[in-house]
Order: sequence, then C-alpha cells, then structure tokens
Amino acid sequence: MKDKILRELYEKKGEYVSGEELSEKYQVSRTAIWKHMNALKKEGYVIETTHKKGYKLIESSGKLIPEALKKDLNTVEIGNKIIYFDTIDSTNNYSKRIAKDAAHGTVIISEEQLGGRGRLGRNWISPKGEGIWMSIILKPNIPPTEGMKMTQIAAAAVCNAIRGVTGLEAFIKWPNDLVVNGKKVCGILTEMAGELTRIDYLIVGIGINANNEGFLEEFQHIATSLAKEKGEKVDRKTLILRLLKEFEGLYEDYINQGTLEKTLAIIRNYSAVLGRTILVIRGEQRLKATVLRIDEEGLLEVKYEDGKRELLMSGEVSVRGEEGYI
Ligand code: BTX
Repeated sequence: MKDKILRELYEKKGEYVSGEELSEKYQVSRTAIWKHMNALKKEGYVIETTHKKGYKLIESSGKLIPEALKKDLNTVEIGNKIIYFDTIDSTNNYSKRIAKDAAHGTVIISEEQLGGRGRLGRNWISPKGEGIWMSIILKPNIPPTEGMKMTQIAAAAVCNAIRGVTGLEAFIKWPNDLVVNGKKVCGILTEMAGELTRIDYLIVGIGINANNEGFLEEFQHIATSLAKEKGEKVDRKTLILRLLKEFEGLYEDYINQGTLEKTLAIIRNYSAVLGRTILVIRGEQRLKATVLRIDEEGLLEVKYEDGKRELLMSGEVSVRGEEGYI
C-alpha cells in the first residue's frame, strides 16, 4: 500500500493528492493513508500536508522511484517496466514469483533486501538506500547452455557503467564479481528456469555497493563501495540508467550476432584475473592455477601446477587471489 501511495504522489509530483481520493481508490481509511504518509516521511520523503488539499511530494531524496528513472531512460526494451520496492526479501525471489507473466526486460529494484542472495546459498548484504539491488527478467530464445553468458554480459555492462559514471577503475573478477582496488563492489547472480532445450526465463540479479558507508567486520577485508573508493557519494540513478543502456547494447549484440564479441573485449580488457596466479575453489578443494585466457564462450582456461589445463565454467567454481580476495 505504501508503495502504491508513493507512486500516486510521484506521478502528481508538485501537485496535491487528496487523502479522500486515495482512501476511496484503495478502500482504506483516511487514517491509514495518514499513517502511510508519516511512514514515508520517516524514510526521507519530504511531503507537504495541507488540511484541505491533501498531500504533495516535494522531495524524494534520491530514491529510485520508477517514474524518476523512466523519465531519463534511453533503452528500447530493458526497463520498459520497472517495479520498485522500499523493502523486499530479494529482487531475484520476487522476479521468480512474477517471471512467467512478466515482459522481457522487466526490472525490479528495491531500496533494501532482507534476504539478498549470493551464489551457492550465500547471503548478499543489501542495506537500505545505500546500494543498487536489482534484477532484470529476460526471455531470450537461446538454449539453456547459453544462459550463463548473461552473467558475463552483465559484468561487462556494470564495468563500463562504473568506469563511465564514477571514473573508478573497476575490474571483473571472473565470473560474477566486480572489484575496485582489489575489493568487491558488485556481485551478479544469474538464475534460470526452463526445460532441457528451452529457457522460460532468466533472472539477472545485480548488487552494487554504491554508497555503503560501512561493512560488517567479517566483510571488511573483501568488500568496499564506490563511494568509499571515490571519496564522494555516487548518484545511483545515473549509474542505473547507464547500466541498463550498456546491458541492452551488449545483450542485443549477443542475440543478433550470436557471439559474445563485444562483451569479451570488455571482460578481457578489464579482467582482474587474466595472466595471474589464482586459487580455484571447488567445494573443499583449493588448487593453485595460472589463468591463461577467457575463451570465446566466456569460459576461463587455467593451468594447474601439475601442467594440466582446464576450462572453468561459471557457477561451478570460485576464484580467489593467491594472498587476498583478488
Ligand atoms: P557471491 O556468492 O559471489 O558472493 C556472496 C559473498 O560475498 C558472501 O558470502 C559474502 O562473503 C560477500 N558479501 C555479501 N554481501 C556483500 C556485499 N554487499 N558486498 C560485498 N561482498 C558481500 C554474488 O554472490 C552475487 C550477489 C548478487 C546480489 C544481487 S542483489 C539483487 C539480486 N537479488 C538477490 O537476492 N541477489 C541479487
């Protein structure tokens, strides 16, 4: 309900919306509307209240409201529909719940995730208003074996967006992280549903630590935010708009050409692992290896100390630096 009221206020930004109208439209009491308005004020929205006229949104203090994003969004399909939450369990979980009926390119954004997920059942810390926690629903006509390429496309898009918007030197830690100064600023979680030969939908979840001020002690050595590295706050809206644009360009290129050419150029150029000695982690096993190349499919070719070579698929392994996170 609170989100619906917010949308009403935003659509009429600068004009009054009467409490009576809202209470009739949503079949709730005027006291309930008043309570929701107070809750929104507590979250940082500046709402003017006039006894006879109702409520007017003055300032949304940088919240990622769809109406504000869509006004400046310059894409064809990605982000045509944006669904926004103040709080949610996980934007990937929500995407799964609606994906069957959702249009290709639908974007889900939340100011906060209470159950943000990483790979292999890990958690993703997603504090309110500090980062970009979002998912993109895709319905490409490609075989399921190609699905994980979306992670590579997203990583390349985030890398270009961070570099373009903040000037920070972001690098891609194959397969699904982005690092700045050796620490993680972004994680990507691609999930898929379908049959053996057909994808029903793909969900690309992207978490970017944009303005996080602090991290729990256990993450301090591996995690950072763009604001921390840059020394000033990052405009989340500008970053999202650039990211969606970059993503659409690379995605379309892949769908039309059938190759990852453009994406590969970015992930090779800004790779945090190419040419380095890393640890390949598979369950309990940790093996030292040198990274030889990223192949045409986006797989990582490594050479172990015993001379054996292997092509690693994203999803099956984790990669670490020899000493630290990378
Ligand atoms: P991952 O499994 O590679 O990384 C998860 C690990 O990263 C955690 O175990 C923890 O050590 C560390 N970590 C947790 N939170 C953070 C953080 N905020 N910054 C840096 N490191 C952290 C990476 O998985 C994929 C993450 C995808 C997150 C997006 S957010 C939108 C969407 N919804 C959702 O639930 N997940 C995705």
